[in-house]
Amino acid sequence: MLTQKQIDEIKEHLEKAQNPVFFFDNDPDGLCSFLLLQRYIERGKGVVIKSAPNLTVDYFRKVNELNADYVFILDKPEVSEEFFEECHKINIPVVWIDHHETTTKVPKFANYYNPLLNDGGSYIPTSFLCYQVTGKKEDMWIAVIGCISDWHVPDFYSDFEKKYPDLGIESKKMPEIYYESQLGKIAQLMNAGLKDRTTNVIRMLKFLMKVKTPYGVLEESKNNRLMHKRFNYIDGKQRKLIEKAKKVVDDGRVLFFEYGGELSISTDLANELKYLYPDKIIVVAYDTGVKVNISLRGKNVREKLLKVIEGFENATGGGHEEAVGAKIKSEDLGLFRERLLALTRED
Ligand SMILES: [Mn+2]
Repeated sequence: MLTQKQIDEIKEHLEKAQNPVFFFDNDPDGLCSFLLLQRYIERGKGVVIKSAPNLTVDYFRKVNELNADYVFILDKPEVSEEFFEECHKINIPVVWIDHHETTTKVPKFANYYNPLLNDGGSYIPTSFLCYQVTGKKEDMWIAVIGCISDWHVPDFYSDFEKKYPDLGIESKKMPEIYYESQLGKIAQLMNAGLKDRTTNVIRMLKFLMKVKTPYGVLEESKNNRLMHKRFNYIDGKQRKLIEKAKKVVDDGRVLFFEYGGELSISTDLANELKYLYPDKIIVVAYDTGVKVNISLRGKNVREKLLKVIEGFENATGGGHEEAVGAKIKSEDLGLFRERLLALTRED
């Protein structure tokens, strides 16, 4: 949670910002964080950050292109030093709101808000924090979608259920909400929409900045047709890959699933497999032949991942304790698998 003082400070920044640019992480929590703030002040532009793990300096050109007077960074764990340097050069205020652990050294001029600094053990999605700031009741549904997309059921979920009883489900639990309710379907629609071409993503943002209710997203219309189309396409692929993954399940503790093709959906596959096989450690590897994108789910997987990739050339990885992503070279995948299996046999 943010403190009242932090909330007031962020509000003040938002009020001062006449034409802010909101850089946000490429997932529904990032997207919903942007929507909450943009819809609150009814100003500013959104830019999806596709670079990982950090916001790279390339994105700085957007500040000039959009003629921005304020920079907001939402739900992004790391920001490059060069990006900060460029901001500092033109004296533009930076407000960074996030909930991940970071290795970035935050410069003095930047305003950094992270609930981990208030309470180290907390897990509070960025959209929760943004809703705390705006408190705009009409947009509560957006905050709920952001939170459940990050696997967190917020304390205002019951209020949501009262307002939209047909969209939630009784169990009030994740991941059931995500996979079995209409609310979850909206989160999946947003998630799919973000994986589209830039021009289509921009159209989606424009639509979501204006849409009044969750039903407006759920029901297909001329304004959201592309979003639905993209969802149907990705969901079709995902159903097929899940069926393939089910075939490699054995009695072991680790479910190791490799796939290729033109679409990388490791995060979504890993989440769904974790839902289907909650007791297993899930490893989903998307191999391009050059590099591999890996998603891991399970108890202490961050710790395990960091041990496994130690010494791998050009390997990156990180995230939450029980949900992490990594990038390694294709040639290291065999060793990755070996080391991970050895490590899980130990505990
Ligand atoms: Mn998040």
